[in-house]
Amino acid sequence: MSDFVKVSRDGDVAVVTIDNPPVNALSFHVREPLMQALVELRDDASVAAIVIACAGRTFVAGADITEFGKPMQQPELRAIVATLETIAKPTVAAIHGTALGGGLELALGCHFRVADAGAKLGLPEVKLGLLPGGGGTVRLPRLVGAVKALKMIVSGAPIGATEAHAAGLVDAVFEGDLTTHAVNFAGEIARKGGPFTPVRDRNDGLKQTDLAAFDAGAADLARKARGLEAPIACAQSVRNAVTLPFDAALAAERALFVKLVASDQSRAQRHLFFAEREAAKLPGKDVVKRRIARVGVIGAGTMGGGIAMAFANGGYSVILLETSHEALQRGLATIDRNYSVSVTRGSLSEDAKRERLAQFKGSTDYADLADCDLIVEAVFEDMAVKKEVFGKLEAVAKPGAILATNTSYLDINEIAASTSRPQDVLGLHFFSPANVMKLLEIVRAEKTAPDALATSVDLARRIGKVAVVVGVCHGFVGNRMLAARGSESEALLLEGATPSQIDQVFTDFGWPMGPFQMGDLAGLDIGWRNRKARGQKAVIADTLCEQGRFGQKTGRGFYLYEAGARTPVPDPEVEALIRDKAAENGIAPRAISAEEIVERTLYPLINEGAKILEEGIAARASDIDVVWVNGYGFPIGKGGPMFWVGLEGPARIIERLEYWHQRTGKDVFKPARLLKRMAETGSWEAGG
Ligand code: T1G
Repeated sequence: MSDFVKVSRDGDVAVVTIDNPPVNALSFHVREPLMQALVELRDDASVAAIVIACAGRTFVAGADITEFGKPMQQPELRAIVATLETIAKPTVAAIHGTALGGGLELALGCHFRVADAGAKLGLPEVKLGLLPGGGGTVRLPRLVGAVKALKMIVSGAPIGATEAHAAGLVDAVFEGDLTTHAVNFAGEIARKGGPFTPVRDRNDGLKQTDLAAFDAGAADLARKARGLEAPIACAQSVRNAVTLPFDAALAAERALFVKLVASDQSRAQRHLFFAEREAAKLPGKDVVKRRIARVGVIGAGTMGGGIAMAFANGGYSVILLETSHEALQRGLATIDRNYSVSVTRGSLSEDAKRERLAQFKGSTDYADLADCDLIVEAVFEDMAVKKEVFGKLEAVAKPGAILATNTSYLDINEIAASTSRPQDVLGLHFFSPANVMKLLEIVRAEKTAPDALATSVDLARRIGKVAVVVGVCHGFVGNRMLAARGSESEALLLEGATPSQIDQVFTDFGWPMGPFQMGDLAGLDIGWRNRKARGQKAVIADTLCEQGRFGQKTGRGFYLYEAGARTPVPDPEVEALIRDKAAENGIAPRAISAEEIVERTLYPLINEGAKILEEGIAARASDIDVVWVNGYGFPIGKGGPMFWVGLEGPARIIERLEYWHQRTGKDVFKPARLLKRMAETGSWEAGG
């Protein structure tokens, strides 16, 4: 056979084993020998049943994503599945690890599926801007019903073996040696005799479909799609499975797949898939990571509490330190409340909550941190306070402990230099709420040791974060670019735009919310304090803060918020204030187009990204995309700011930046060298 597909016999049961590390993707070099093996075994009378299994840590995790966008080599997956369905003898997929995308579709081509108790099964194509293209939208509903299939396919979230068994997706769940169980299962079925019904001919799951309920569910999902094409296509294709004959539904699925695979949105989301994995790769050779078992968090406020929860959720025991007993109790009570909310929502069981809380130990004594392998400081954002904390840490932290700061802006080299062990110091910049937001900016200071960095990147994955390593500068990657994006917001308001007009441009672009709504959510006082610390001014935002308008937390900011509500209501008072400030500054209001708003907010954002690349603060343009998509809600369908340059057109961006630079003289508009080179070469990478 081939190195990637091996056939063995166990009596009259043939076992086809796919072996294509690391995740048994269905690359061409797997598909070809697989097809050959299935045809031979189909026609081999000595074979009573066929088991398809995989070597390594997982069943097939999908089609080979690297092959998309290139001419597809035959045989394709759907041809292999169609061949599988011509096999009269029983075929059994033995699923361990993950059966995802094309992997689950291959298994759906079999008469039966058996799974290891720890297995996960799903069709995550929507996360790549696609829909299942190997018959998944047509076969899955036939087993689990249209409504469950819709939920699985539009969310892309995998389900566990037990749930899959209950739903009729797998026929048996085993512990222990799965292949042996599968061979026995197949042998028994063969001995019982057929006929064996391929999934394509099984309509049991479809019979009771309530189309009205289905359409209501699909409409709700469509509302949440925020301009993404794939979720809509997924829902349409599952509906076809209910309303159309099998082959017609399959052909319709194909047509949707071909359209999506060529779309900018899917290209963007595939870019992000690989970008997240690249971001976790550190240059240079692998280093031995430090052992992390016990974590200390200093500060039990909003950030400290969230960070502590992130580590407890990752299975680490956490010491939460505060300056006073009252502050500590307040912090622990907030953590308890947050877990209760998850229990109420059903995303956490009472038992799990108890287990998580048992991992916390509160303290007001620095000495209790002496045994910690990692200590994260999350105290007030002030350099003197940070240095004082690191001074105390020095006295208690054990050799080899990593000392991390959660600062969002401050100079970590300066904090490190205030200690005698700068090699152990780095930034772990979490995003609020830290127990929810996926992004973790890991800030490498000048003297940070490679093993401290590698340990932190590994740790991020263990607590379910997407890590990006960045260098030290004011605001690192995310906040520095955020400042550039916001640099013109006030000017746009003074010149005639309104907060809701600007926010609408952002939500139309695909953001969950615009800058003014985001400011009100985060609290306008944070930016105010930061500007005051830096001697900077923002005419309108400062005035709002002086009036106690800090946003949602005070019920009014750039918008008004009914008591306890989060819906922003435009406030005539704010618009009048803006008009007054404009008049005071001799600015006559004018009509401002959505295009101009994009040019004066997103183009400076990109330009700053290019400068960050030039300075080596970020190692790759794709790292910047990972930061913005996972930390700032940049629309995934646009791939991140640096990828979006390719969609928007670098030449146009430069031409408009130069226009605004000319008009305003502001540096944020002066096109960066690397952006110009990107326009010439079409790539951010050195050498184009
Ligand atoms: N194709 C190509 N490479 C893949 C791959 C895939 N499907 N999945 C993973 N890799 C690479 C990945 O880039 C990394 O490479 C290495 O494998 C380890 O991955 C027709 C249209 C399975 C849960 O969306 O979700 O089927 O960085 O670091 O954390 O309908 O990988 O080492 O060079 O992520 O243990 C649908 C994608 C495809 C699942 C394992 N399938 N994979 O996670 O390892 S579309 C998916 C994952 C499709 C059909 C359609 C995860 C994983 P490198 P890793 P992990």
